[in-house]
Amino acid sequence: MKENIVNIIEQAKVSTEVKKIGHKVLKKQRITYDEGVALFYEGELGYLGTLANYIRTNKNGDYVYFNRNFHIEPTNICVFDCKFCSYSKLLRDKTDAWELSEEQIYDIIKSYNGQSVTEVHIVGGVHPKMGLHYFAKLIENVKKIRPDLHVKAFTAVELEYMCRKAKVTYGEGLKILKDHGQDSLPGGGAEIFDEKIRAEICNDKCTSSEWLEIHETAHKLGMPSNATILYGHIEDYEHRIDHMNRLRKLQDKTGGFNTFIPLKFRNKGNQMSHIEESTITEDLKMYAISRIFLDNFDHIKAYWPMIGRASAQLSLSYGVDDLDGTIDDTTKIYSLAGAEEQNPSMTTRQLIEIIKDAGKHPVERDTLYNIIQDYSEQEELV
Ligand code: V47
Ligand code: SF4
Repeated sequence: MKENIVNIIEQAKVSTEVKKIGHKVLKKQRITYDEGVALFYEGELGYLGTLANYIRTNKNGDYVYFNRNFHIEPTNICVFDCKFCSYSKLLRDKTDAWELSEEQIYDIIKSYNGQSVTEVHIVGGVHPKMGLHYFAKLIENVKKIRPDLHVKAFTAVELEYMCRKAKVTYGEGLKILKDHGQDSLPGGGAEIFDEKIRAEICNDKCTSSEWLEIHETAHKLGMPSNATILYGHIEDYEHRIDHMNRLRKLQDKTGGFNTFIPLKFRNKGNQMSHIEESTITEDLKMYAISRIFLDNFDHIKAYWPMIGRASAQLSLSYGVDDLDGTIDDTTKIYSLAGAEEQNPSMTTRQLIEIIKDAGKHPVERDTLYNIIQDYSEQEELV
């Protein structure tokens, strides 16, 4: 395989600088900020895909991971005003706002009794009346109903607000949530770390350094997390690499990130609707360069409800090794923003089929990437 790639690099119609980066990748050397930026400006898609696929195969073979999960969104009421958000409502906004009661949330958990889901993903708007102690109790009760479920909950944005309101440090707040059963953090709220761009698209929520500090604190407490980027709006390529560079530095320090999830900006029903969405080539480039740049991240995830199952399947040849989960039609965040999948739900059988169709090996994982079942040889699907 390596010899083939050396030939591809040598014969590719790309600049000497991009060829040099290709050779660095083959030698497993880390690429610099400038080289990352050069890949965006000068890298040809097929070439980037080859490099990204080489790295993903070294790290994960042909495996494509997925899990059985569902989402709970306790509310879409939010004190913040992110310009890209199609989901949030102000407290005074009675139409289209929702607020699940505790009982409704427990009923959702109970509706999965007897089903082999392994993870619940709990995130929502930042509600002024749902605080740290409310959520700690909620998680404790969720765990009483389903002790086996991994609780991945609350973005750094929600956590910053909860800790500020409860007048506790991030360490104290996270310790309380951990003691009540929270296992890990999702990657949302990162958006773009560049302070100028961040101020333009989400001026009033947690800052970049607060986001990074909360994840660092969680990692130190033994709570792993994910990381995201919101791309394809007003940012430049330099901002994307700067964002990944900050994540790479933190990962060097803590090793606490499980996966990186590039989130494509969707333009329906928000204050940035005038901005055109990125093309599929741009999306695949983003996945490939993430895979090449983030050498200390084990996994790159394509969140299929956002980009649609066809693009997600294609991304598997551009460095992606994880397709998230079955989701089960339980998230509204993207359908409201114009995502491909209006009612996102895939059965395990469908997920396995699209992975096999792409020539890869489907593997069910838990949140921490322990293998639950390898479906690569299995004819009989669940
Ligand atoms: O932070 C909001 C994004 C994120 C739009 O950790 C939008 O496993 C595109 O982070 N267009 C929250 N994106 C969701 C999230 C996530 C999703 C799935 C899995 C995991 C994980 C994390 O959604 C927000 C924001 O970046 N978002 N509006 C939009 N119009
Ligand atoms: Fe609130 Fe999150 Fe929407 Fe921002 S993205 S307005 S924090 S729900």
